[in-house]
Amino acid sequence: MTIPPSVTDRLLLRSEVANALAEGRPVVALESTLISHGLPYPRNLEVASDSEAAIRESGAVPATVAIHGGRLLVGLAPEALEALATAPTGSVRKAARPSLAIALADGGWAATTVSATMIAARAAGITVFATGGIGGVHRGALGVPGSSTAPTLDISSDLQELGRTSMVVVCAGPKAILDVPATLEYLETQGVPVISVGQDELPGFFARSSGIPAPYAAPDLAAVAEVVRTHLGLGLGSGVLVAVPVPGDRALPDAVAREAVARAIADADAAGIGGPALTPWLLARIAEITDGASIAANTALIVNDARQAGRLAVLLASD
Ligand code: PSU
Ligand code: MN
Repeated sequence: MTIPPSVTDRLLLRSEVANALAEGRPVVALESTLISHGLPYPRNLEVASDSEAAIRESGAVPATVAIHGGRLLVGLAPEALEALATAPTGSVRKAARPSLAIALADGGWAATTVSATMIAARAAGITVFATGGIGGVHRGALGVPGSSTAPTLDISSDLQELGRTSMVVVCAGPKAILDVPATLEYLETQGVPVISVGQDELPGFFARSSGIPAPYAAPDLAAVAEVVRTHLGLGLGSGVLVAVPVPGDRALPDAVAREAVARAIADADAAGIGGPALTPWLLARIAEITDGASIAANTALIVNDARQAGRLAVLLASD
């Protein structure tokens, strides 16, 4: 038995993506866990196709990443996107760095999280990637203040991946279900610049503000491109995180978001939910609590991130 020496041997690039990369044209990677685990059908399929369309409108080529037949697919045909979006709940694995081999060995459909998507995109030669919100340090990961509850140490592999994979990830902030200050500290330790676009505060995922100042604020995408070009040019090995706020007309009011997140976390604790199931469970519970308003915000922010990532990829390719 020969063990493939690198991720590259497992890649299967859609021809449109391979051609764009060969010609140095802008490409934006998209992840697929938000399709299979983050949003219900049919919103998941709508958001996946709308994100691809937004990237095309920006002048770049979309490359949604997923796993099937033991391959990392980079760029999905519409039928593949639909298969992933309509697969019965529980039939699609969630593949992150630690579960990548398990998903590839299984042979079936698996969706890639931010960490696994970064691995595939980087190996394919893509430097720009759009998602909704990155995973991070879960609340309670470091223990609960004033309680004897043991720390869960639930820290997303997305954070270490950002520290070791040289590319730019565009999101709407760390997901609001997380311990956001601890997530920022972790990213700092990992050597990841975090840039908020157009506002001083770090975007709050469902809400425009997080109540936390961003480590660095850039006025516009041209300024972001300059920092990204410089950071990647230094060859430090880490990525860059860019955060753009959710569009105002679909954002959840700060107080509504805060209250829904607190209730969902209490419910998850009571139900004993943990591990990779926690993030999808919380997102679904918040959708119930907000009567679908969180889904409207989540879909709007994902498509907006894709559009901004497309524009950034065009700026980065234009010199
Ligand atoms: N953005 C969304 N919805 C999601 C995700 C991102 O708007 O569901 C996914 C991403 O794939 C991210 C994952 O990597 O959630 C984080 O999962 P965990 O906390 O288990 O690492
Ligand atoms: Mn986790």
